[in-house]
This record gives sequence, structure tokens and C-alpha cells, in this order.
Amino acid sequence: MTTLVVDIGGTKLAAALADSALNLSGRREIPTPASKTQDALQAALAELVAPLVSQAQRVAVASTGIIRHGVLTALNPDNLGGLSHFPLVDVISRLTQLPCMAVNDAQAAARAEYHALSADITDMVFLTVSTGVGGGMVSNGKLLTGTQGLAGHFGHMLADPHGPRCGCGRMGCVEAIASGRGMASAASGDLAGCTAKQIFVHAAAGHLQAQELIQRSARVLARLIADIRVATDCQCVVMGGSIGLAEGYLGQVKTFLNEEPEVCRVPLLMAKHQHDAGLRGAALLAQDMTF
Ligand code: ADP
Ligand code: BMX
Ligand code: ZN
Repeated sequence: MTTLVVDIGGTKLAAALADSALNLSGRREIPTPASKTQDALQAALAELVAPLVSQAQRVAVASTGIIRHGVLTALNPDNLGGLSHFPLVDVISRLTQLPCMAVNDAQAAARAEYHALSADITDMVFLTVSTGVGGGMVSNGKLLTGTQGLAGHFGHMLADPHGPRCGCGRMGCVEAIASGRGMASAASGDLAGCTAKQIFVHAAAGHLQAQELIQRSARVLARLIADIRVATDCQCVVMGGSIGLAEGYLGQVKTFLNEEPEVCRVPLLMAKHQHDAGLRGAALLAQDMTF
């Protein structure tokens, strides 16, 4: 069985074909449209899957946003070009004429990263630091999605009550400070208008403000991980997303986490599936389910 796997993020859309051993082929990526319209996202998805669809028997999607009954509802619409609602499974089923299932991107990635861990781990948390900050939680070997699909949206926990307003409506969410968008919106002076990716390039070249923006994100992540550890008693936290995977970032989070009391510390690991965790997780969840 070949599954067409799709990952919808706030910055990029990715797709590939997955075989039953989770090998990916034909991987392609395009930017997420910045328009607020459903039509723009639909057209981008059509372009993305067109070269792959004839080789697949079903579709599995990992997408940013709360996914419930196949419908995407953005918790933070700013992360999806302002789009707050999208009938994901209906649109993709119509586009591909194949059966389709969908799950939140970080929940899917948690499923794949859990699969890659040793058998003695039963409780873990995956965090993506990317356009937003997303999360997925495995407890006693089971991925928790919650009754409404909301479980694991750790990016919307409080980091600073005096912090910036988050696109979800709350003040001072982790995501508003630590995510790629959060870092970019805090950049000023000669860094104003830079993306998080550009901020990392400046930091590597010794730019002080760029280094401080990354440090601020890493400190917020470390405090979040300490909170998650005491709330869930997880055995490890796995980090992904382009910022989570960026050189030096995980090391900084580890350093800040080591400043927390022992009980709040937890082993921090880099995502084994790197940028493909969402795609592989979608493939695994398709195998878990019959649809
Ligand atoms: P998505 O959110 O669409 O899943 P990513 O995981 O690539 O996509 O995250 C996008 C964010 O990561 C953006 O803020 C972008 O500027 C930043 N980014 C992309 N590549 C890098 C990189 N190599 N180093 C640091 N940040 C990066
Ligand atoms: C946001 C939220 C999550 C998502 C996370 C990471 C939206 C549209 N998305 O917190 O559902 O998992 O961002 O998303 O509300 P990414 O685009 O950074 O991968
Ligand atoms: Zn929020």
C-alpha cells in the first residue's frame, strides 16, 4: 500500500509517497500561500500532490491547526496566512479521488518520533519550534489527541503575562515569543523584517541582537519543558521543526533546562526523522487506522 503523505505547515507544504516500511520517495515542498483564502490553499495543495497522486492508494495529512472530523480550525490563524477554517479532508479527497485522513502536524510527528525511540519509553512529548510552537504527547504508549483535537498545543501555554499578544487571542503565549514568527516580530533595527532563518544566519556571524533573540526563544522553551515534565512525568522530550533542529538551538535549551530544579529536567533529544517527522507520522497513523 502506498500512501500519499502531506505536511501542511505555516511556512511550507511538503508531500511524498510512503511505503509500508515508511520509506519516502518523490518528496517535494512549496511555500504555504500567504493569502487568507481557502482557494489559495486548495490550489497550492493541488499543485503539490499532482505529480504523486497517481501512484498512491490513500492520503494521510499532518497539518498545522486543530484537526477535528477532518476539518482544520486554526488556533492561531496568523500562522496560516490568516486562514482560520479549512475543510481539509473533503478538499483533498475531492482533489485526489482517494480516501484521506488528517491529524495535527505535531501530533503526527510525536507518533513518528515515539516509534523511533527504544521500547522502554512509554511516555514522551514532541515539540516543534517552527512557524509556531506545536506539540504532541504520548502517554502509556498512546498518542493523546483529546476530545477536540487540542491535546498537546503547548505553544499556547503562558510564558509571560506581560508578553506580546498571540494570534490565538491570549497574551504572552510561548508561541508569541519563541516561535519563528515570534522571533521575527521581536526583531528590530537592522534585523527588522528578517525571518527566523535569517536571524540564525546573523547570529552565527556574531550579531548580538540575533543571538539574544535565539536565547530568548531557547529560555522560553526550557521553561515550557520544565512545566511539561512536572505535568506529564514524560521520560524524554523530542525536538523538531526548522528552529528546533537548527544548529546550536537544542544545546541552548539544554543549558537553560539545567538551571531548573532536578525534578523538572528531562532528557532532550533531536527528532530522528528530522524534517520528515510529520510526513512519517501521518504514514504511521494511516497504518494505525482503517479508513
Ligand atoms: P513549518 O512551520 O511550515 O512546518 P519549518 O519547520 O521549516 O516549517 O519552520 C519555519 C520557520 O523556521 C520559519 O520561521 C523559518 O524562518 C525558520 N527556519 C527555516 N529554516 C531554518 C534554518 N535552517 N535555521 C533556522 N530557522 C529556520
Ligand atoms: C500553532 C497551531 C498548531 C500547530 C503549531 C505548529 C495553528 C494554525 N497552528 O500553535 O496547531 O501544531 O502552530 O505549526 O493554529 P507549524 O506550522 O509551526 O508546524
Ligand atoms: Zn497562543
